[in-house]
Parts: sequence; structure tokens; C-alpha cells
Amino acid sequence: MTTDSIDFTAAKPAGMTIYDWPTGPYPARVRIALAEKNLQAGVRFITVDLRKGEHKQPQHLARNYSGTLPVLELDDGTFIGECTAITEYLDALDGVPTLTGRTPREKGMIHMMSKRAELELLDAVSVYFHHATPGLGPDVEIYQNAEWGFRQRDKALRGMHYFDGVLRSRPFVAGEVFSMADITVIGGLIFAGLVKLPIPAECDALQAWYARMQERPSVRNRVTMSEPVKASV
Ligand code: GTS
Repeated sequence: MTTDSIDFTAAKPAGMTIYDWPTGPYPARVRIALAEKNLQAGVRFITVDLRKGEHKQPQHLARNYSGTLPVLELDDGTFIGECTAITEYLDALDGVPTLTGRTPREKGMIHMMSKRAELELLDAVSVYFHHATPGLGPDVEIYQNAEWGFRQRDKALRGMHYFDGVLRSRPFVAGEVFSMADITVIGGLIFAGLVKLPIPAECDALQAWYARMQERPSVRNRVTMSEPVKASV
């Protein structure tokens, strides 16, 4: 079979389940991707309660070894963790709009910038939250290292300056089109907002881009995307 004859629509699954935390910054990445691709109909959302530590219970660890959210479950019982992997999966179901790149150059740029957004911003804010603030509370945060947390907070602020510089020369994080890299920076800024790390005033290009991102229905309506079901864990 040549690649020309592969019917991608045939791979569209009958149903998908997403285990997440509706307001979480990482879950937001998948919710935004779903809405951008208009794939949210028929997706079942199951809430795993982070504040009760349900994501570290054996039942959830069986879904995702890393004990994090979100996790996508396919109708054949396959679990896919990691926002990037889930976004790749969703993107491969339907070609339009493409979030992970159409050409080799776009794919390379988008993956580089999305990984950079994780390393320099989103994951750094997350480490700050878990290590240098009360995080998810004493029952869940069993090891904290405040010094490491504050270093990561400073790294995240440097990251904001970096993305501000990037957005001075192009409309979107990875180039001329909205992509997974924008979604990852959005996730970072959602998390930064939750932990009260505002975008520095001098980062006006990042602020203007973020204001434009808020105009997208996928970003605005992500939390109310569906009525969540409560997980048994
Ligand atoms: N690399 C993972 C991914 O990209 O999916 C990180 C996922 C992640 O950290 N998710 C958060 C989590 O599970 C969810 S949220 O905080 O954004 O709602 N955090 C709990 C923990 O203990 O790390």
C-alpha cells in the first residue's frame, strides 16, 4: 500500500475517554487541541482528583506510569499519556487544522518550540508550584525542595522573556500558523496565572499574543467543554 492510499478517516475511533482535571494547565493543552480540531463531541471526560492524590493511586498508575493527567483512553483500551503524544494522536485523526505541522520544516519547528515551552516555561512553573508553594497539599506533596522550586520560578520568568522575543518577529510561537507550540505556551501561562506569576510588564509582545489567544473559542471554552464524570479513582 502506498501512503497515498491510506484512508486516515478509517482510523477515527468510535469513542475516546480523557482522564483529567478540568481546570488543570496540562489538561488544557489537550482540551484546546480537541476543540481546535472539533473532535470534542463524543469524548467522555473523567475527573481524577489531584487534590486527593487520586493520580498517584494504583488505578491511575495503571493508566499512566508517570501518575499524571491527562490520559487518553482509546476504545480498544489503549492508554496514551503525555500531552504531546495525545496531541499527535488527535492531529493524525484529522488533517485540518494541523497542529503538529504539515511540512518537515513545520514539524521540526513546532516540536522544537513546544518542547522548549515545556522546558523553559510550563514544566518550570509546575516545579515551582509543587516545590515552593503548598502545591497540592501535604498529603500529596511528600517531597518538596523550595530552593529548586524558586530556581524554576526564575527559569519560567526567563522563559517568558524568551517567548516575548520570539513573538516580536512572528505571529505564532513556531511561525506563521497556530500550532501545538502555541498551545504549550498557553498551558504555561495558564499555570503561571494560577500561581500568580504574571507576565512581566516589559513582555508586551507575549502579552499581546496571549490576549489574541484568549479570543480563540478553544482557549476560552476549554473548562466547560463537557460535563465531567467522577472517576472511581
Ligand atoms: N509531561 C506530562 C504531560 O505533558 O502530560 C506532565 C503532565 C502533568 O504534570 N500534569 C499535571 C499533573 O498530573 C496535571 S495539572 O496540574 O496540569 O492539572 N500534576 C500532578 C503531579 O503530581 O505532578
